[in-house]
Amino acid sequence: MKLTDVAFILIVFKLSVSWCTAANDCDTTVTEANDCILEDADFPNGDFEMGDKYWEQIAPLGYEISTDSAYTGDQSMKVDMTYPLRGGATTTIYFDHDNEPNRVSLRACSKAVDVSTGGDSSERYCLSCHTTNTLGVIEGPFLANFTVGTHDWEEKELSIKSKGDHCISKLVCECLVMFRTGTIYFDSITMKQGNCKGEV
Ligand SMILES: [Ca+2]
Repeated sequence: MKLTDVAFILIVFKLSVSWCTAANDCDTTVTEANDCILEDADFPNGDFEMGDKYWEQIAPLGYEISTDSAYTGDQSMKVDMTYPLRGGATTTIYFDHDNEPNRVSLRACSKAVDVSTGGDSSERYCLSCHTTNTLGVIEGPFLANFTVGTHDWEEKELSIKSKGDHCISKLVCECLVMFRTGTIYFDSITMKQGNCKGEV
């Protein structure tokens, strides 16, 4: 092997090491919440004041729009879990192509009446979402669990970040109850988003 060949290999190796280091630094930055500024984003009808517009039923028990109790405004989304099956509501957010985030924060408020407390890990009473990144890869589900039993309105936050340096093009949000019984209200679902790529 010629000396010039060795030099070329060393240069390529050096470039590879530099690239990996830069990528790792970028990933580390993305995981630092304080380095990422999230701004308020539109979440259509997250307060259910427009009834069920933009929302779909999660079969088989679904949901109803209720005026029994509300955290904001006059209405909320009520899930009456007569049977320990699956219920709630789902909506899908599509991000503008020129404004795709790689971090999203979702918040939701929920109130519970006699929600069963079984210990099966498949039971759910949560804000749930999964995302699709710009390569078409689905990530999640990401879950923020609410307290079971009986309680007044409580707020939970779901922090979502896309793996690597990819942005999020689509987010499916679910107010989900599964394999539990009781009465549950969801209200005031809000979203923030940010793009942390390149931040130091
Ligand atoms: Ca409301």
